[in-house]
Amino acid sequence: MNDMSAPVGGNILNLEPYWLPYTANRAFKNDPRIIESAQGFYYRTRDGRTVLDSFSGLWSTGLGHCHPKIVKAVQDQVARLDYAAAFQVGHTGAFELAEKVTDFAPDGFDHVFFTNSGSEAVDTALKIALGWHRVRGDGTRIKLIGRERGYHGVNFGGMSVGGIPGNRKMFGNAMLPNVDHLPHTLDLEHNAFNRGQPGWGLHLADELERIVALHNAENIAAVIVEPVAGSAGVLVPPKGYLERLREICTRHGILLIFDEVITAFQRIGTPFGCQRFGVMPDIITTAKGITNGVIPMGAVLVSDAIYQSFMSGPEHAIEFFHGYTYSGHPVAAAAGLAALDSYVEEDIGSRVAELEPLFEDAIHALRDAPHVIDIRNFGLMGAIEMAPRPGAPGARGMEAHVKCFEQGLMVRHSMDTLAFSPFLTFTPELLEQTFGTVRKVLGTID
Ligand code: PXG
Repeated sequence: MNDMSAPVGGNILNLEPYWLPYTANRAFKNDPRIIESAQGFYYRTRDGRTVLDSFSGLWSTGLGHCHPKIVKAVQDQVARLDYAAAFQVGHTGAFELAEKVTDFAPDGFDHVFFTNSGSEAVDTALKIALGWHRVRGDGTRIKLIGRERGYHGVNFGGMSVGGIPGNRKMFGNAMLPNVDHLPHTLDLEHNAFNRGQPGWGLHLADELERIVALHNAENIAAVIVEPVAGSAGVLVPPKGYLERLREICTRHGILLIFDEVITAFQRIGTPFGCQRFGVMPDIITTAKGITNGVIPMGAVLVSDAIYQSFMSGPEHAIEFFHGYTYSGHPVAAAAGLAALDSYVEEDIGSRVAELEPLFEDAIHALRDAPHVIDIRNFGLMGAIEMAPRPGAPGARGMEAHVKCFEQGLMVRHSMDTLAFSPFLTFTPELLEQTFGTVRKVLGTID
C-alpha cells in the first residue's frame, strides 16, 4: 500500500474521521493522495513528491497556487478585520469588491450579491428570479428550466435544475417541483472530436420552445445553463445555441441565468464567459476564480433594473429575505480584490488567447490514444472521454487519475472522462508534459 498517511519521518495521519466530499472514501483511504503544500503550478504531497496540477485546483486557482499578491492581501486583512457582521452593518472590502466585480463584468451588471460558494450563488440566483417575477406582480412564474448534464451545485435548487444523474439519484423525492430540463448538446455521432463550438446541435435550443409551449410562458420564471458545461465533461454549446436560448427567453419574458462558476474570470479568455459568446444573460452566478479559489466566495450579478425592482416597499423593510453569515466576508473580499487586480495587471486575457490554440492542439493530439472516443475543448477547458470498460463504467477514469498522480500529474476524472483546466498562465512546455503523461498512462490501462 502506498501509505501517504505517514510522512517521511513524521506522525501518522488518522484518515478515518474525515468524510471526503465527492470522493470514493474507501478507495481513497486505502490509497490516499494527500497534499501538503502548493506553489505556482505544483502540489507537494505528504510523502514529499511534486505533482503538476493540470486542473487549477478544481477549476478554481487559475492564477497559480499561493499567488503572492493574494496571500499577502489575505494575511494583511485577517490581522486587520477578521470578521464583521454581514447584516445591518457593512465593511469597506465588500463594497470595494462589489464595485470591482461590476467593473470587470459586462456593461449592465451593476449589482452583486455575495455568497460563499457556487452552490449558494445558484440557489440565490433562483430565488432572485422567483422574487423578481413576484415583486413585479408576475407571481405565476414559478417554473425553472435547467438542462440535462448541467451542474449547478449541490443545494436543493441547484440540484433540482441540474441534470447530473448521480446527484439526483439519492434525492429524487426531495427535488424541487416545477422544474423541467432542456436536452444536453453532446452527441458523439455528430460532434465527436470537435474543436471549439460544434456546428451541429443548434436545433436543440428550439426544445425550449417546446417546453414553453407545454408549460406556458406565464408559468416559467427562468432558464439556467452553464455557457460551457464543465462538470459534465466540457460540453461546448453549438454555434448559435446560446443566442437562440437568449432570443426565446426574451420573447417569452423568461429570465436567462448563466452559471459562470467555471467560465468567469478568464477561463475562456474573456472576463466573463458571456462576453466570449456575445450573449448577455439577465443574471450571472459565479465563484471559484473570484478569489482564485483561495478563500471560499461566490457571487450573483444582476442588472440595475432587477435590483431596482426589489427596492420598493417601506424603506426600513428588508427587500430580499436572504443572506449568509459570511456574505462578503472580509478575508474573502480581500482575496477577491487582489485576484481581480491580478487578472488585469498580468494581462491574463492575452495570455489565455495565446495559450488556447496550443492547448487545443496538445489535447487533440491524443485522438489516437487508447480508449479515447472524444476530445472537446473551449477556452482553457478541455476533456478527453474514454470508452467505459465493459461492465465497469468509471473504472478507467479512476485508474487514469491514480496512475497520472503516481506519474506526478494531477488530473480530474469524472466517470471515464478526464477534464483539464490548465492554469491561465501555463506554459507550452507544461502543456506538452501534461498530455505526454496522459498519453503514457492511457497506454498502460486495459
Ligand atoms: N455551478 C457550476 C457551473 C459549477 O461548476 C457549482 C455551481 C457549485 O459550486 P460549489 O462552489 O458549491 O462547489 C459548480 C462547481 C469538476 C468540479 O470536477 C466542478 C465543480 C466543483 C468541483 C469539481 O468538474 N463545480
